[in-house]
Amino acid sequence: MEDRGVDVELALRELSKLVIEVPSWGFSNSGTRFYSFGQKGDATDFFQRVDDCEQVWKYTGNGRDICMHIPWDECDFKAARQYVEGKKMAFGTLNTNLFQDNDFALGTLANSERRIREKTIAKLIHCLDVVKAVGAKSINVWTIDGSNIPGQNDFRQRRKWMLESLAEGYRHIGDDDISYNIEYKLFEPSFYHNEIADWGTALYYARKLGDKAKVTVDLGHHAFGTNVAQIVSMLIDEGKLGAFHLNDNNCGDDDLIPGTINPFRLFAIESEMVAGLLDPETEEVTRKVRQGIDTSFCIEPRVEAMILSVVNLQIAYAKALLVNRTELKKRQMDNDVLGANQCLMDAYNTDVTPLLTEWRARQGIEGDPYTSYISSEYCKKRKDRA
Ligand code: PSV
Ligand code: MN
Repeated sequence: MEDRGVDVELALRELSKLVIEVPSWGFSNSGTRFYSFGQKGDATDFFQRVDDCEQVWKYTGNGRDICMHIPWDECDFKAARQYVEGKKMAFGTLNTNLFQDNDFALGTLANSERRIREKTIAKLIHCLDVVKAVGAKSINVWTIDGSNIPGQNDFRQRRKWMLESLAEGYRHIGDDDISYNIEYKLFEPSFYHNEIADWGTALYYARKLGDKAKVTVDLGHHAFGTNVAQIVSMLIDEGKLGAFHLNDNNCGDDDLIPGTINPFRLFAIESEMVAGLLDPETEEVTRKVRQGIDTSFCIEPRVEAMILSVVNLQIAYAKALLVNRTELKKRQMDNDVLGANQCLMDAYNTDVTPLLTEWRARQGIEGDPYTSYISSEYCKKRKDRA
């Protein structure tokens, strides 16, 4: 590795700085739109989800930060904070579903009824209060607003309502250092138009709202063929990349284990993150980006699948750190089309298992994370958990 002009110690140091946020909802009964297949030992409350998350951290060396989901993790927030901090873990980004009752069939923050917009804003403000109560540093706002039928909505009017409502939430941050991340999604649950359908629209709202507003990039929320790495590079340059929702997809928003379908895409995205970190002009904004996982394991064993999600991300990140940036730049400037590609592929094709084994050993973690977990007592006992 040294021979290729790559600084392995830098890679090891950067791996230690990588923060991966783990979604609480990945440990519970989650499923498809048609049915949820329960599994023995599924976490039934936030505290059990924290226990599961701790295992991911224990065996991979990442995943110390758990993402709460409101309403799914409604609980005694003071006790939740004590529990998480007692384990030396931390709160990652708080995620929201603002729509879970019948009032919201036709929209939430951009609903044509003022009463329903206000009801949603109250939910958003509650979520921000939870962020403050548990000591988290960011919130992720995703809305279901949109339409199914042409003519159903007035795009311009809905955009104004959306902006007004988002601004109400934004004001509630006050002086706190909280990142207000807007998540876009091309389709679903609306199929004709989604109010915040793409990164450009999310960036529009983030710019209108202010410095603390940023964009969340969920890998499953684009049209096929979209170059997500390019979007990431643009948002980094604009100082507006707030967070990732990392997963993988084959058909739509499949929420599969990151890197199982398209490991190269994950590498290309992480390569843009590393490029952002190595550029003094973008280093600070890139460091603040929350690398969150957003998966839903329908049939995969939950903790095991989350461990593999973290490991795949570590692999992609390690490979991205091994790109010889000086040589890549030179070949790009020389218009050496294939040479530049080979430079990137050289890193992508590197077996980073020894590097990650070394990195974990330095933290006192021995063995392959997945294998160690499945032979652990916790894994065996979890199946009998009430
Ligand atoms: C929507 O598909 C999404 O990606 C949002 O991030 C939600 O918070 C999450 O899934 C869980 O519903
Ligand atoms: Mn998401």
